Amino acid sequence: MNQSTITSTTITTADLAGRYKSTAGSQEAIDPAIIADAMERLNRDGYIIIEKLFSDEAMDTLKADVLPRFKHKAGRNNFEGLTTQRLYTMMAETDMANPMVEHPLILGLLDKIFEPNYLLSQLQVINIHPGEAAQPLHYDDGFYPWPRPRRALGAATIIAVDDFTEDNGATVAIPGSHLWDDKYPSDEDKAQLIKAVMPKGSVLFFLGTLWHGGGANESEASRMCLTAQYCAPFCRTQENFSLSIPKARVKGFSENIQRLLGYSIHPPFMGMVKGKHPKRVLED
Ligand SMILES: O=C(O)CCC(=O)C(=O)O
Repeated sequence: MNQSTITSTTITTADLAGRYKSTAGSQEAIDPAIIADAMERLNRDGYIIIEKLFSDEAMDTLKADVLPRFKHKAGRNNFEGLTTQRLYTMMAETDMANPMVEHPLILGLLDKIFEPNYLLSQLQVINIHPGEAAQPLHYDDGFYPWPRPRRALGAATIIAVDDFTEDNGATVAIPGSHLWDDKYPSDEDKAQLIKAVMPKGSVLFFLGTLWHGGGANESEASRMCLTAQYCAPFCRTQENFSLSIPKARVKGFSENIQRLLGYSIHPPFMGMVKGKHPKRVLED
């Protein structure tokens, strides 16, 4: 066996795996000039729009695949949206979104933002129906309660499955708000909101520290997006207990142990399983 020598300076970066070496960064390479230009704009504004990264056909196929999969007509609160449908954890049912989650340009940008082996933190299809009010503004990595300004611990894509127009609920964002301290948006800040108006197949890519939200849908048609959130690789437990300890055993454990193993929620929804409390998987 090829044994590596670990030192105090390499313990947090060495690839200690014997059999499965990290595959991070092994996707198709993107022109460094394209990445550099995108990163400059991302660091300045907190977001970029990549027009028409995916074909109309890919978006139409995705839409046809996911429409029958929605289980609820509406969300459970005004954050999910009272006339908005959400499909969580779609990879459990269909791999239709996989090419969008691992597109080389998206991974190329994430490679610049995070340490290698960053994670997919959430994957959803969001279908905002006519009449939906604007979603409360928020920043996606706000559940990591670390004082701001700080580096982004998350980053996200919002991929327009339908055209995002002025009035159909295009995502809104406050440019530059990724650099803010712990303040909340004032009325003056809200006057700076931009709408991510973009043709279908385009991607709004933004840092987890950017204030944003779903827009109000004042049109006659629904607005669908696919959104993937990624997080820094260290935003996780050391052991992957939910994979290693059989559910049948967990069921017999105390409340304390279940909670410690991750069968718990950190508000608002960290640790969820398909949008629900993780203890529900112990009900089967
Ligand atoms: O649907 C959108 O445009 C944004 C949704 C969003 O930011 C969220 O649900 O966290």
